[in-house]
Amino acid sequence: MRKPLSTSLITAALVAAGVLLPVGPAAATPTDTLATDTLASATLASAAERSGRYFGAGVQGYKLADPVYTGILDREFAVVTPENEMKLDATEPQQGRFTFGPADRIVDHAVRQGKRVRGHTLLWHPGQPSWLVNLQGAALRQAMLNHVTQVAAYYRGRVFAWDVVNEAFADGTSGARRDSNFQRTGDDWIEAAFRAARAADPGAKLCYNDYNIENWAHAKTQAVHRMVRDFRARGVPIDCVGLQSHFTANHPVPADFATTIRNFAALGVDVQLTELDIEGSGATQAENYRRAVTACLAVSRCTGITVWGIRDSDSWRASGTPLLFDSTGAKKPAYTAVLNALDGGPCP
Ligand code: 9MR
Repeated sequence: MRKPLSTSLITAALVAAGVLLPVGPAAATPTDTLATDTLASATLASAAERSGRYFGAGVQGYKLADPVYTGILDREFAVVTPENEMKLDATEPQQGRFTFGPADRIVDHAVRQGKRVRGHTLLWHPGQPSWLVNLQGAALRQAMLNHVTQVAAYYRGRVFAWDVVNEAFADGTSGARRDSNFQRTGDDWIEAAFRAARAADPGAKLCYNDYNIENWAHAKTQAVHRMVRDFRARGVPIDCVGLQSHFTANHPVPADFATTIRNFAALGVDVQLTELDIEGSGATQAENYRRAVTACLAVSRCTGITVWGIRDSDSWRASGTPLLFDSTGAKKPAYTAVLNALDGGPCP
């Protein structure tokens, strides 16, 4: 069952739309007789909230000075993921010297606006500062875990979920771990990172995040699924899996996307679409967004969706126009498709 919109929300929406004049709470309004569940939600966040889910966006701190950008962010999204500002090169540019200013700017903005923050990411193989690249063995392992501990502890209580480890599996058909300096410290580096994160912030949900794990048939998906199953069986603290969901014409929303989400959820973890963007335009793009959102809505433990940017011009691949707002900030057909899909979604 969908949650009906409250009369006050409907009244506010109708006032905003110029349909109703603002009136005091004692006055009777025509909304009392409306069939509430046929009304569309006003924003992505409120539409997702109706089924108990969140809708979020990847955010770049320096863009908060742009009023069009921040206006859309504040209006439409309930959760914020710093796109780059929490990465290792940003937060620990020199060993043991932590810089949280750029990330704090985003977190402070989110908190002021009543939004929640997803932390991205504690350990990722690219973008390592040179001091880290130059370490190996026990010294590297110790530095990695210290990083996880310090950053997770600093944001304790302000970040509700962390991508503890990002993109640790190889592409292709091997199903193997990706080679990296982290991996060369031993296969147990991922579980050690999750344990350190849990100890530093016991209240945060701890996620493994990756791309190209949306298609159930793919070897990489199966390999990540095996790791999560193993972690759950051995009590390694993992709460969620992030499916990045970067789609293109060559890497489309798979027909079995909901199956993948369901199979991860069956391991006892939440699933989130963490970096959703879909290249394309017009009705085709809108339909692909509808399919992606509908796959999440089909699984009760798919608890939220984050799009990786706000306007097309904000995207890491702007030429593919993969987002829900065009470069002027206008809503695209894909926006309407997502809003409608969320409004039609069942409660978890
Ligand atoms: O969108 C991010 C872009 O601004 C950065 O330049 C890039 C390198 O740090 O990272 C992009 O975000 C990536 C994310 O952190 C992990 N999954 C892939 C994303 C796109 O590259």
